[in-house]
Amino acid sequence: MKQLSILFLVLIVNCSNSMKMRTIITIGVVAAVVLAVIITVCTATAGSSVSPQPINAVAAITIGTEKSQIKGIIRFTKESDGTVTVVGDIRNLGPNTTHGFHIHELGDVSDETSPCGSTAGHFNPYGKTHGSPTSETRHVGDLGNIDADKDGVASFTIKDSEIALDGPNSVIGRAVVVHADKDDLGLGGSEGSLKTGNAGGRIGCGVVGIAKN
Ligand SMILES: [Cu+2]
Ligand SMILES: [Zn+2]
Repeated sequence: MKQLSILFLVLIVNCSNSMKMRTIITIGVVAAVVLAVIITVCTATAGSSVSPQPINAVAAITIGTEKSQIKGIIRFTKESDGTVTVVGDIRNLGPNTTHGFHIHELGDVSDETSPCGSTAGHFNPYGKTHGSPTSETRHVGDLGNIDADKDGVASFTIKDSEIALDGPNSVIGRAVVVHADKDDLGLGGSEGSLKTGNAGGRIGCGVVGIAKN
């Protein structure tokens, strides 16, 4: 046994002088460092689950004008394919009417005389012109039109690939705005059409907030 140990030691000393052994040691050290980095990153990522990205958001349309008393709830759900599904029910609209429906830039409804007026223009982070939800050229906030039935209720489901619940296209903290008139989707042939879709006044709005996941 003693002889074996001596032979082993002699082997290690001899080998450590060789290039091959040095290479093996270097690879071992690099592998250990890489493993340590991976463990650190994984631990940090697991810790960040305390504040996950939102997958659900909600806006309550509670702010109207003196004339309009529109109310409603709009729910936003982030889908696994990256799109967002928008499901809404809005009541107290005119019977069989169509209304422009957008995300506006600000969730600021602080203007006492015109709360929806302080939400600024359509959410447009890329400086594009107004369009339809299916146009390549559109504001991120362009969600088209919603239709009310004979009872003045608009029930709708919109699947959109531009708006998001996180990142630069996130609508959280911005406003949903319902307009008095139909959005011409940028096809009206005028300057206003390419800016707002000539959808008229803002008859209702609400701020999009994070909902229970
Ligand atoms: Cu609008
Ligand atoms: Zn627009």
